[in-house]
Amino acid sequence: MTPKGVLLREAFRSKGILKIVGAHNGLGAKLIERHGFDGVWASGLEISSAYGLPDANILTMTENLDAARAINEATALPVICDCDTGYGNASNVKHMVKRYEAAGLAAVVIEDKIFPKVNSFVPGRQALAAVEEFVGRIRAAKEAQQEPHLMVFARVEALIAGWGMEEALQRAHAYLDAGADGIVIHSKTPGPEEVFTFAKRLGRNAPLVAIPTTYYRVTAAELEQAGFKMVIYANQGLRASIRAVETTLEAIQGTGTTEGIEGKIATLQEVFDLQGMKAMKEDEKKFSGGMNVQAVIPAARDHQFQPDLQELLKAKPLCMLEVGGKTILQRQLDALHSVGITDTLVIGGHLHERIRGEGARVLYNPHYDKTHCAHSILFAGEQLKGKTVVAYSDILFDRQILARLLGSPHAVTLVIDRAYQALPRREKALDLVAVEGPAVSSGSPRRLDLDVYKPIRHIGKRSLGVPPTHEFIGMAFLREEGLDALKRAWAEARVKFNGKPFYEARSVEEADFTDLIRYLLDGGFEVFGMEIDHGWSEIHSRDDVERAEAHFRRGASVLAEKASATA
Ligand code: SPV
Ligand code: MG
Repeated sequence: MTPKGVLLREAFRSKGILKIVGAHNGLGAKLIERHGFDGVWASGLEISSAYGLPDANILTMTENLDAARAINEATALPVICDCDTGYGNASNVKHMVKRYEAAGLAAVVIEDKIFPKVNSFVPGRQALAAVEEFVGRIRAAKEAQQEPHLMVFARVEALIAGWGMEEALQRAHAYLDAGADGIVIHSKTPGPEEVFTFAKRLGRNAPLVAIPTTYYRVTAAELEQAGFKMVIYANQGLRASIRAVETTLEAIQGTGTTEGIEGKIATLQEVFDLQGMKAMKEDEKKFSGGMNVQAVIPAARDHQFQPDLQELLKAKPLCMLEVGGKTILQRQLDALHSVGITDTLVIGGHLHERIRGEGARVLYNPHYDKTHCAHSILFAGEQLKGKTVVAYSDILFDRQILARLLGSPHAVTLVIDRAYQALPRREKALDLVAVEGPAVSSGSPRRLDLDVYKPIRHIGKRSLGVPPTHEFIGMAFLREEGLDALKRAWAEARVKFNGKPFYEARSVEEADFTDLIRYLLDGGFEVFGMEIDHGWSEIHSRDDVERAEAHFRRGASVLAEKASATA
């Protein structure tokens, strides 16, 4: 990486006047970079203000350096550091330069006042150091740096202290002769004439820098014309943020709500963007060591097979149906998030534009009306990789089921419920499963068979050829090898069964997930069932919706009871 001092030196050589802006933290630096400035000024005034302290050498060198380092690490721009007087005499300056250089900062600026200094705009003491003593500080600085890159600027405060133009010029010459890489000339007049005169009369080749805080009408172009190579907008960002925060606070105090200001303040998304959250997420995926799990939720069907829900589903897909004040999809996402699965992909078809859920990506399957669940899941193609949870979009489930499922060591694990036998007969055919071993009914006595995964022998909606033992709930967990096998099976089946029925489906395109699992089983691939007993519901009828509503109402009243009992 090119050292920042080299970048700054190159910028001085190759560009017109450099425009830099004051900051006190990484966030400020990022905003400055985003707006195309050439560098960041690690401002003493800003850093002191950020601590709520006077700009008067109250903060130590280390505290200023820490702030400068945070600024530097947040931006690719060179950072020019306000180092006040250098924190003492030549010995302090030597130590300071070593530390700032080691932190990778591009430049330091030291001013010819006596420690402790006070901000140049504060009336009263603005005591100047003797020229010879300050020359010593500059020589010490240049001697202390290990590499040639770091730029050391001398800041002339003679105009601020009221010592006049001749004094200012004489000092600037002395400091350049002592090895300073450039001069910052500070002035507190309302117009730029004073600094223009200084620039004209100095007549040296070194970079000249202005800080137009009081003579703010001057333009960068005019300063450039006058011979300046850098302009520092030292504190406008700080002053803007004070005003913005105050306006917001007043509004909150005055109205008792944040509603009125919501549209005027940065969104959380903007905050995350500035933080670099996106890159961090990508890193998490890249370095997860296979711990990452994604979820795919097929939600493309128009569910015409649910006549008594049709009215409710005219304007939205089933996954957007609200139960207990939340959509089914959001309930699924909440459960997924609660076990750490945040990479969620919903395959939409019918009314896909209505699908919304926290953090969920929606992928549109345009063939949704001619294809079924298997197609929708595999439609995600390359986007499906690594460990994957498949969850049908029409089920509600206890997150404990999901948490347990992720513990399965098998390549393909389906969640299977043994309680299905107690269900009333329904019009829709259930996805049934027969596992190896004797069937155990839901009402059986105690059995210690937690985390036992049972090999699935048969799966389908109609005749299994053997008595079914469980119902597949519409949730599966595929490890990498399971997902690969499923993808291979799908590619193979589409060729082999082209134009022909595929198990219980009229065609391979209309295959259900269960048909594809059957193909895997027939190919000798081992698929396991993780047994549960209740803890989930599909939402296929008004009765299902009402039952779910009652469940969430009950849950809420239990919580309320608990809260009042502990209150
Ligand atoms: C600073 O930003 O701390 C400066 C510039 O030194 S000024 O406050 O304008 O003096
Ligand atoms: Mg300062």
